[in-house]
Amino acid sequence: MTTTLRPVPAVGAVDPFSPEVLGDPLPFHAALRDAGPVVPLSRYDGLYGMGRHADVHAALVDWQRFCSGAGVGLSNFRREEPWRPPSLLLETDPPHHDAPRHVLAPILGPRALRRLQGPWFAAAEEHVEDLLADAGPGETVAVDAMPALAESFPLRVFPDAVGIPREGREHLLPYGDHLFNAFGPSNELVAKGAPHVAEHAAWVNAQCRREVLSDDGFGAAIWAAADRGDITGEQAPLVVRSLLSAGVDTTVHGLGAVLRALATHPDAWARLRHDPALARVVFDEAIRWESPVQTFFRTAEVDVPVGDTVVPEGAKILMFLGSANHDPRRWTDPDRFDLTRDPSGHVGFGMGLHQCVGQHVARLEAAALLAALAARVERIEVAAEPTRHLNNTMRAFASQPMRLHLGQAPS
Ligand code: OVM
Repeated sequence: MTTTLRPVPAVGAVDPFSPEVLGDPLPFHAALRDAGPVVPLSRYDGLYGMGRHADVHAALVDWQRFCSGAGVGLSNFRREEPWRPPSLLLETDPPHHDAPRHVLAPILGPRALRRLQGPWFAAAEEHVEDLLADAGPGETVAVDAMPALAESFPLRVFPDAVGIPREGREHLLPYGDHLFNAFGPSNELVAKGAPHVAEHAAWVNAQCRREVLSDDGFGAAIWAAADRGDITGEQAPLVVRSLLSAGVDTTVHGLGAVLRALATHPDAWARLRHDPALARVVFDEAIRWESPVQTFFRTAEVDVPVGDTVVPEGAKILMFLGSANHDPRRWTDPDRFDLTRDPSGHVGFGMGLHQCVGQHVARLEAAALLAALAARVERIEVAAEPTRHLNNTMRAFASQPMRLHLGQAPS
């Protein structure tokens, strides 16, 4: 008698969180997509991976079978103690998910953000003025775009909009870096952050109290929802915590992505300069192209057949958002940054009921910064190859040395 064993694709034995894959994920993603719609990832007990756009998209909208309540990291909250109290937005399913989401969505929605449009465009102009100092048309300014633009601009506007005090804001980026590492396995990246998490977390948690928050920010609006009874007084600080968790590092690396795209695609920069309304498409295509949030996990609520595999109840499935965003089954010439494509349908902000509630905030930050740069900078030149900052979840840059060539304002 002969038995046929399903061959485990070789890519399934690779550690997707190794420094090699984190540093250069595209070859791994291509092999994963080619191996099938869902692939066992044998480095981690009972883990599966999905890398094709159609399957990742379908799983993300299927919250009944691919749930978030057991955590969206490798750790299964039904078996292991989470490192912090679970997020009421990210790490929950309906019905618990719904009240916090319905409270937060309008606070961060396009209508509410109109109030910030003028101030943020002005802040971006000031930010770029400070950076370029007294350099004039025809001159060149050398910058590292990560600290000088991608990090400092969100840190200038976002914490004020939430309404937290100035003191201690240096905790925000390291807190986020650890949080995004902690969705992955407890590897070296997590170990490196572990000695300082408690301090960062204590500070972040303290900023979520109503007494600490200004009376006109996103934080106060969340507490006002608690006063109305839309969420409880126990939920309010955790909803504020979601802003401080998900709203900083993500936009930093989203801006890093769009600056990388524009520095390496001078034609795109020229088009944007002459039509600043393109900023939105430029940003979304950059989010697709770079996918700053690379991965999130789901947990199978029941046995789920996918292709000729059954993902067993209780299994974790790693959704490769960055891979879905580069799937040639969905995108023409996917590795190309291309302003003529329609990037909508990318899963860089996720998809379905957990899709990024802060995406309008991110787009406004990008639009403001790009408009301010476009008004002064004729050409962005890569001065040296960027360096990566490795994180278990985020595709991030540590540095991006650039030369900004100043011009006259575009006509
Ligand atoms: C949250 C949270 C944290 C990290 C990421 C995220 C991308 C949400 O605490 O709700 O969404």
